[in-house]
Amino acid sequence: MKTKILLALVSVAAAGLSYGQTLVTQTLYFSGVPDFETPLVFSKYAGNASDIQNVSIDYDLTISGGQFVVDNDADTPAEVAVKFGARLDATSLQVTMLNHAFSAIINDVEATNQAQYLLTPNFGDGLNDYDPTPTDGAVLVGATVNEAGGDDVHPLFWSQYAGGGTFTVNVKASQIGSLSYNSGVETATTPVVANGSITVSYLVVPEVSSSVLLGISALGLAFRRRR
Ligand SMILES: [Ca+2]
Ligand SMILES: [Ca+2]
Ligand SMILES: [Ca+2]
Repeated sequence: MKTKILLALVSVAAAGLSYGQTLVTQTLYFSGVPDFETPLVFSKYAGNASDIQNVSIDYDLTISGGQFVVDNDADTPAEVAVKFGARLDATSLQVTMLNHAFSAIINDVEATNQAQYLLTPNFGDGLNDYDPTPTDGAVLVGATVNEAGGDDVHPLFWSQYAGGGTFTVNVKASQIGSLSYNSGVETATTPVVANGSITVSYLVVPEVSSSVLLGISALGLAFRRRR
């Protein structure tokens, strides 16, 4: 019996949870070539809102592929900064996804490729050919870039995540492509692919445990009164 209790405590400690706490985690995935929108349907916590000790939301956005061509067709040199990739936003009409500072947890998350080029005046090509050949042109080939993060939901909104049923998170992925300076510079973009996930986690003390604890403290009171 003593061994069993010790083992239980050890496993709880290993998971980083206090005794009686359970972490309920759901991860849903999205993928595509932006711009796209995907609804992700999560389950609410099936128990009571009073069981909840924390709600956290994490995101992961990975871009891959794509390219951005710059081609200076002007008679003067051009120094350009190229940025391209994808932006992630996620909102829900059923639950509030705001952190302790009342900021949106998933808002304008950007995974981008960036580079700067000093392009010489036009050389060896004309208009509308988007020629990446140096030294008046360049191409930024998209690398695999990951942006991940997350935050805790403000306790004011935890009850929205309880009571069973589902809620929908609308994922919106947008293509980003920008150039700092484009006077006389032609650009051509091949879009990135965006993959990612959203994870919703509930840290809870299920009602059974809390009622057992209440029972124990009630017994303790009764015992004290008798003395
Ligand atoms: Ca050119
Ligand atoms: Ca050229
Ligand atoms: Ca050209």
